[in-house]
Amino acid sequence: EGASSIGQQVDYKIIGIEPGAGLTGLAQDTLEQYENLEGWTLEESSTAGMLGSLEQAIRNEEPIIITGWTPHWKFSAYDLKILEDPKGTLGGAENINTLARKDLKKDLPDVYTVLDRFYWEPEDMEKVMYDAQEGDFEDAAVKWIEDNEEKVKEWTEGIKKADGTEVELVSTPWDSERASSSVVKAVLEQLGYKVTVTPVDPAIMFQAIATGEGDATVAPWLPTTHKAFYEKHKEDIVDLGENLEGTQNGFVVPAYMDIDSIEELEP
Ligand code: PBE
Repeated sequence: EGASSIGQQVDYKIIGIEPGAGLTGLAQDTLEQYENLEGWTLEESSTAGMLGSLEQAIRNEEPIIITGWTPHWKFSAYDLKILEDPKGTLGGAENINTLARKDLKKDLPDVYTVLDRFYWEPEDMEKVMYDAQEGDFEDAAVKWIEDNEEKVKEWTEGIKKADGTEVELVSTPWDSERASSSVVKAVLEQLGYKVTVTPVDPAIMFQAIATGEGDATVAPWLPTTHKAFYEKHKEDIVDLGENLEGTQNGFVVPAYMDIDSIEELEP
């Protein structure tokens, strides 16, 4: 067994996630850009499927390579490492931005202001994701707000109470974005708004903001993960800048695997 390459051991497969994820496109690019990955394939599935395969591999101490990202609880649940990506095809360090539909500032100036001020740290997001594992995202968001009054006050300072005005947030379905969207929803609800969060594929999320069907989103990963969607719609959306800095995508392996870089994988 010791003599076989990692490629042979994992059947030249990277375990991927949903076809519509930005990361899936980046992973396909990565397979094309690295000559040593010739003959490797990306096995698309779902985030739950990927996590199930990861858990099973770790339980049996078997090799596995997944498409992963941080912030995510898998890094606290398991001892994992992100393989170095010298070509940078998986995007390196990125941010999460807030985008709004074109007339939001005119139509709902207070909502626009709160969204524009919304900014937090990866540790905050991780806290909500962690607590949501035990209960649900709404409870975890409310708890985070109670524990972070100062920060929430900065976002809501001087904002008038609303009387049930509806706000449509669009998001993606991953835990990181469920966390941020739940917090923004709860903050706006405490201000008297009636907020819905609709989780959709990244392509649909950008389209909804560009067409004005959705008011805003706090979920886009930029500049790389959702670059294609951003470029397509940038004339029709308002970019309110980063709400979190320091996300990262990568090919991720259990720490017990004897490999550090994508370049070490053999064709
Ligand atoms: N992700 C998590 C998403 C964005 C958030 C990296 C899996 C993606 O579109 O790939």
